[in-house]
Amino acid sequence: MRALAALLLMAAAPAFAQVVIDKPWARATAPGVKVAAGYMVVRNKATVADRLTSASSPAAARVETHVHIHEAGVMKMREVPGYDIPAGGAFELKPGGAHLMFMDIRRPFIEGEKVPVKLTFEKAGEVNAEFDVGRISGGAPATHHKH
Ligand SMILES: [Cu+2]
Repeated sequence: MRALAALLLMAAAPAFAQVVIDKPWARATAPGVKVAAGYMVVRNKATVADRLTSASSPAAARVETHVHIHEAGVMKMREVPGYDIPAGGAFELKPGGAHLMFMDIRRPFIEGEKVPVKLTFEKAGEVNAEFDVGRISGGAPATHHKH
């Protein structure tokens, strides 16, 4: 029985990689704008560090991982090769900081809609998340818990 239980557990989730996506949301876009930003908290429940290496979405031609940097008093965005998620810790993507950049979006992001995103982690593998489209400016939308 013990062996069977262990097998079932292994089938349900990789033993050493467990990543949870908290509060994924994206900004609504103005008509004609071809890029959108997405935010979330990535929680790593595993005892080993992980790394978000890429993201993709059917809503955009591609999804890049960006950070904001201050350069000579000007805030700029820069693409980075991914984000490190510490073991047992979290990495937060938020306005003014790290964000997913939806490039060449197929149509405007409209508040209240959802955008599916596939995140690829070095160890956890592929993790799917539904990004709530929030307001065009300001902070994160109110979270609605659904179980
Ligand atoms: Cu950006």
